[in-house]
Amino acid sequence: MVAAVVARGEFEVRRFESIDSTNRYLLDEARAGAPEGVVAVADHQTAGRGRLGRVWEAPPGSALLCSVLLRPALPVERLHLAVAVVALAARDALGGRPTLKWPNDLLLGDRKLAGVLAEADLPAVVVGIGINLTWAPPGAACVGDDADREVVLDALLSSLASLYGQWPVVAERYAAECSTVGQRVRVELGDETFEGMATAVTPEGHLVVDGRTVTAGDVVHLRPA
Ligand code: BT5
Repeated sequence: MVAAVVARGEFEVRRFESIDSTNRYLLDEARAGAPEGVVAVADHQTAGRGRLGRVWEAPPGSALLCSVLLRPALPVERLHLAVAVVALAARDALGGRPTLKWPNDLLLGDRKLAGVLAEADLPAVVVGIGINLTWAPPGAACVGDDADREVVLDALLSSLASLYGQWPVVAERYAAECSTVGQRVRVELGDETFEGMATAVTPEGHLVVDGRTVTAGDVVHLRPA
């Protein structure tokens, strides 16, 4: 059940005390014809999800857990820009403190602060983000005890509204601000793992490692040998 609906600029924010997954909810809404700009925010998720069937954990009230329904009119090969625009908006909302790790993380130092998950049922794309505010699992980071979820949400939506649809700007900013570029990385694909130097992010938002373009996969930043 939706707890409250508030219009915030171009977004309609639907709030939940508890839900299985804000991404799941918006994908269902998208299939039922909901328009672009619906946002779901939850205090708690009982089945918060990451990529590839992984679990996203956050105790009630400890995180910003939200998803936004987009209909971005991007060709499939540029869909990563939908992840990039939300990651950039989150970075802006946090005063530029976190760095962007390809493909979908925000880091503080070398610890994960937030993760972005895009799920498409084209032409709809639901992009969710979990930002650790006052709690983080072992080895991860959180913003800190004074983090105010409403302030972060407002700032995120306002940055998103100004960047959304400006795809060349999004691509350029993401490439310039992605901290994976310039690092030695291990790339983990479904059936193959390799190491190399990440040298660029393409205008589609893909990572170039030793001249090879990686469109999806997990990346580990390696320390200099
Ligand atoms: C992600 O997946 O990082 C995407 C996470 C997206 C979560 C949001 S919350 C709102 C919306 N609704 C949802 O159901 N999901 C989205 P991935 O790159 O696959 O990373 C998942 C991995 O991160 C897990 O396997 C854990 O190792 C780790 N992890 C889980 N919870 C974490 C947390 N709170 N902080 C840092 N790492 C976490």
